[in-house]
Amino acid sequence: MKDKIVSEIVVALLLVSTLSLMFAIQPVAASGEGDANGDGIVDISDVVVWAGAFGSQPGDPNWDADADLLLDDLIDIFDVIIISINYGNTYP
Ligand SMILES: [Ca+2]
Ligand SMILES: [Ca+2]
Repeated sequence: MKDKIVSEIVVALLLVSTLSLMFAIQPVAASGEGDANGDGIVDISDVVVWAGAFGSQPGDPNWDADADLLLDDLIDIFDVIIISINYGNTYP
C-alpha cells in the first residue's frame, strides 16, 4: 500500500511538472484549494491527510471528505494533484 502511494505521488508530481510546463500554471490563492486539513497552508500535512484516505469512497472506514479535493466521491491521484498544484500556498 505504501509503495503504491509513493509511486502515485511520483506520478502526480510528474504530471504536475508536465502540466506546469504546458500551461504555465500559476498558483491561484482562492478558496483554500488544496488545503485538505484547513490550517491555511498547503503543505506535507495535507498530503498526509490525503494518503490516510487514499482509495476510499463515502462509507469506507478511512473516508475523509476533506481529502476529496476534486469532489468526485473518491480519494485518488487527482486529489493529490490539486494539493501539488497549490503546494506552498497560504490562505488567510
Ligand atoms: Ca493544510
Ligand atoms: Ca476525489
